Order: sequence, then C-alpha cells, then structure tokens
Amino acid sequence: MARRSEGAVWDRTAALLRDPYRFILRGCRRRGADAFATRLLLEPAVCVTGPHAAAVFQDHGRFTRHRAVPRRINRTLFGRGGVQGLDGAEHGHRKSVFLALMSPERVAELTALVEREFDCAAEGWRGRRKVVLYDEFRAVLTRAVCTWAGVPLVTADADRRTAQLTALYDYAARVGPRHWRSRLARRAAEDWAADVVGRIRAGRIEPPEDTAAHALAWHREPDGGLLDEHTAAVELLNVVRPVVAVSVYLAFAAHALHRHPRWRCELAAEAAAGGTDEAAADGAVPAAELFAQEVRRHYPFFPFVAARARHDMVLHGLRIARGRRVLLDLYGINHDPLLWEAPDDFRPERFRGWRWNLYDFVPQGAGDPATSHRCPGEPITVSLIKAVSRRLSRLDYEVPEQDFTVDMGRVPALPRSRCVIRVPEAST
Ligand code: MYR
Repeated sequence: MARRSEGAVWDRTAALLRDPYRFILRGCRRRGADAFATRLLLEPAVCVTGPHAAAVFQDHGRFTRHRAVPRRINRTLFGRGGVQGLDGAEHGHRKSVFLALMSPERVAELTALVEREFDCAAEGWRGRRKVVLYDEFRAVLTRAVCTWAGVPLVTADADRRTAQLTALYDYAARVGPRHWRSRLARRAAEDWAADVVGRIRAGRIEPPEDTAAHALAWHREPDGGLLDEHTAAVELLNVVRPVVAVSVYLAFAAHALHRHPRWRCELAAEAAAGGTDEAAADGAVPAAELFAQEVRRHYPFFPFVAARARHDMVLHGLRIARGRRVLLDLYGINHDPLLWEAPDDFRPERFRGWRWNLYDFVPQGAGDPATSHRCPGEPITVSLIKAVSRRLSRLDYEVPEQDFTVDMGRVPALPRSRCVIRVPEAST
C-alpha cells in the first residue's frame, strides 16, 4: 500500500546542508526504505535511493528537469538555459553536441595537454616549501581545457579565469558571501565566454572545428537557428567548468595514493613499464583504470541530482505528487552495502571483472549519457585521473603533517588540507 508523501512538517534544509552526501542514505536507513518524504527549501520534497529509482528517474515521461534545480544553483553552477534544464528531444539534440566533443581521440588530446601542463607545473614545484595540489590541479586543468576547447587564454589572465571557473562549482552550494562570489564569477565568466562566441561568429577568431568553442558558436537548434549568445556561452562554460572541477577528483586521487601506498607502487610500476590504457593481452585491466574508478566510487563528488515529477506516481511505495521535487541519491548508491562489498573501504580491485550497469555506479549521474542527464564527460574524468595519478606516483615528493580528513560538510567535499606536498630541489 502506498504511503502518503505529505507527512513531513519540519524543513530539513539545515540537516541536508550539514551532511549533504549522507542525508538521503541515512534518512532511508532510518526508515528501512528506499524513499522518504521530507521538506526542503520550504517545500515538500522526496528523496530516493537505489538502482531502481535511478532508472525510473531517467524517464523523461515521468520526470522533468524544468525548475528542478534550486534557483541559486542555476545562477551559479549551471547557468540559465543550459542543457541540465532541458527534457526529451530538446535535451537529446543539445546533448549530442557535448557527446560529439568527447570522442576517444579528443579525450586523448585533452589528456596529453593536461600531462604537458602538469609536467610544466611540476618543474616549478621543486624546492617550494609548500605545494597545494588541489590549487595546482585547478590551474593545470584551466590552462589545458581552454586550449582544448578553443577558448583563448593569455598567461596574464590564467589565474583570474581559474578562480572564476572554480567559484562556479566550489561556492555554488554555499550560503552568504561565497555564494555571491560565485554569482559574480558566473557573470564574469559568461561575459568572457559570450565574447569568445561573438568573436567566432564575427570571424575574428577561428578555433578548429572539433573544439567546443567552434561547435557551440555554430550549433543549430532544432528550428535551424543558432543558439543565442548567452546560451552558447552557458554551454561553453558547461564544457570548460566541469573539466576544472575534475581537480576535486585529482585531489582525492592524491589523497588515495597517500593513504594506500600499495597503489602508489602499483601505478608507479605500471607507468615505468610504459603503462597504457589498453587492457593487457590477458584481458587484465590496468591498475590505473581500477584506481581511477575506485576514486570515483569511493570519494564524494556530486551528492544527488534533482528532478520534478510530471504526474502523480508511486515510487518505492511512496506516493509522489505531480510537481514534487525529487532528489536521487548518487553518493548513497555508490556506498550501498547491497551493491558494494565493504562500501566504505577503498578497494580498486573490486573493479576487476566488474559488470557495468548504468544505475548502480553513478558518480556523475545515472543512465545512458546520450539520453539521460548523466555527465557526458566521464571518459575525460577517468582519463585525467589515470594520467595524473600515474605521474604523481612517479614524482619524488614528501607529505608534510597536515589535516587529511575529508570535509563532508561542504559541496564538493575536499580533503581539508587540499593535499600539500613538498618536492625536493633535486628530485628525479
Ligand atoms: C560541474 O561543474 O558540473 C561538476 C561540479 C561538481 C561539484 C559541484 C557539486 C555541486 C552540487 C550541487 C547539488 C545540487 C543538485 C540539485
């Protein structure tokens, strides 16, 4: 029998903000259910977890993304008019541009750019008293992704753009002055991206055809018209910003290499042997691949995603009214003991022989990336974690005393120290 969904009275926004990654899983466990009704942002809401809910959530006939994401997140992280808020055929058409930009060849080109920037940055780390890896990764990724995406970036502007792109995702879920910094950063970043789009359309710059800047400047909507300049800018940032946000995963990769030195040795040995991404002749998956996937499963990134019910429905025995905001737990699915053995342990070997499923390993969203809102950039994330982890594993560095605990009270979560290393002057 369906339970009523309107029972919750107290607003739980403060509890969600205190523990954003575990709020849904804990709420479900407390009730012994995979769904519960609550109240968030002063309106009734439903939280769901599990692969079944993840699959249902992707049905454009049952859920819409329209007005699903709170306004403050749209005004910072995503921007207005972007692909995240579209549904059905309109979403599929826009999403196809992003997928085309992320072919294996293009992912390899971005990886090579990141490796070059990493090597260049690492040269400058020698003898420095303190190297904060998360900050270094953000700068490396900004420079690489701008080149890759066809977005001109002069050296003098690199730090400012890195800070702006970071503020879009790093402060999006904050309240107070940080949130307003994120909003200001969005305005500045959109102006910057719109200027790039305008210059391309005016023939003043000509980035290669396979770049995001070119593709989005000339992308045609189903009605045959170009995107308006603002929307093209928002979508260009939807390519550039998430790549900079991969720095969060890279910081976690550094964290894992420190906490699990056996994997540092495995990766270093693989890199020394000229490790490639190809599975070995015997079908063995490279250690770097196992490691990268476990970094994405184990560490927190996106806590949950949001949609609104298109009509009244029952999900996991809970009645959900039309228009109700529904949050799908991502972190919880990746830590569900029914799906993962010892889910809180870091065990890359669990991915050996892993049978891929679109709904039970969901670090960057669930479902088929072509038809759902799952991030199309997962191959980029995996490739960059592998490349940087291999390089880090071979770098000669010391790890000074620091607070390595992961701050789960912020979104995105990060190691409190941001991962500090020291590279000796005469390292090899
Ligand atoms: C990106 O730039 O798209 C990836 C950034 C991921 C980390 C930021 C996560 C903020 C999530 C807010 C959750 C609100 C969802 C309704």
